[in-house]
Parts: sequence; C-alpha cells; structure tokens
Amino acid sequence: MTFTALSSNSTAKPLVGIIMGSTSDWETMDHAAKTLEQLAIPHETRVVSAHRTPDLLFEYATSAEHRGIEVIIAGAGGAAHLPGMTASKTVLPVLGVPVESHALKGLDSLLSIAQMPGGIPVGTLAIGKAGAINAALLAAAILGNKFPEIREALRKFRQAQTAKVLATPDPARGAPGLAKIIAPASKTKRKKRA
Ligand code: RP5
Repeated sequence: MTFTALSSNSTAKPLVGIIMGSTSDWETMDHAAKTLEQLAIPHETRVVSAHRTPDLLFEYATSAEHRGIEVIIAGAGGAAHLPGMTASKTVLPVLGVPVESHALKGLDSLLSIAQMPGGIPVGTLAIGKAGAINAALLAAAILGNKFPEIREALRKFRQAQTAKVLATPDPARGAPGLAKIIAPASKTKRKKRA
C-alpha cells in the first residue's frame, strides 16, 4: 500500500539518503527503502564504507545538503563508524541503524552508533529490521515539519496500521486448522458433562 506524499516519480530529487557500510547491509536497509517507498518519499541508496571508502564517505556527507538531501539514514554493523562519521561532516539529521552482526548479534553496532560523545548526535534506532523501518518513519516525521503531504502520508500509514490490528483482534482466527482440531473435542466434553 502506498500513502501518496510527493510525486511517486522515481526521478524526483531525493530527500532522504540511505547509506550503508556494505552490500551485506542491504537485506536490513531495504526495509528503510521500502518504507519510504510506501510513503512515496524520494530517496537514494548507496554503499559508503567508513573504513573501506573513507574519502567517499566525506564526499557524500559534505555534498548531501547541497544536493537537497534533508535526512540521512546510515546503517552499519560491527564497529559501526559510518553514522557517527557522517554526522561529523554534515549538520543534516543522521539516523543510525545498527545492523545485526554475526559475532555479537548487533549489540556492538548498537553501542557504536548510540554512544556518541556529546556534540555530534546520531539518532539511534533499534537493531535490524525494526530499526530500518523506524528510521524511515522518523525521517518522514522530520520531513513532515516542512512537507505537509509527507505528514499526511505518515498519518495515513499510522491509521492503516491501527486498522490492521483492530481488524484481527483474535489471533486464533489466523490458525483455522488448529481451531477445527480443538472445536470437536470441546463439543464432546460439553456433551459428557450434560
Ligand atoms: C560494516 O561491516 C558493514 O556495515 C557491515 O555491517 C559489516 C560487515 O561488512 P562485510 O564484511 O559484510 O562487507 O562495515
């Protein structure tokens, strides 16, 4: 489902830059991209590694504002320098997504991104998929201060999410096979008691 904000034309100038330390982060960061797509927010995606392509990182961070980017979402795993280093080279808001690492399940990524010394903030989200989705939603909330269409798209997203939960109040209805198995047994029990 798409909650129309700005033109869904893919040639529209990107407002959000999604960067990640490695192509291996895409499985996680794709959730941020998909969420922005649902809200029809123009965005770009790039692999920019803090330790493998540091010059590219500086170039990306220093040019983002002039290119019209308004929020940067940076995902990285392990000793995750990318969000903090990016934030140090731009005054745009940087939202960090800790990618789940193999060795420490993303706790290393989370602490590396969250524990920025005072002076250079990175808005840190949850580890993995939830963090990637929420980074996109938070980017939408930030952009909503300037773009009323994006604020309304976000509002509709929330309303649809609420409606979806309310539409299925009984989780057992999602498992009809199990319900069928249990139902005859309960009927038998009731008959025996009577
Ligand atoms: C970080 O190292 C990346 O953000 C990635 O999460 C992690 C592992 O990278 P690869 O070895 O898979 O390229 O820089």
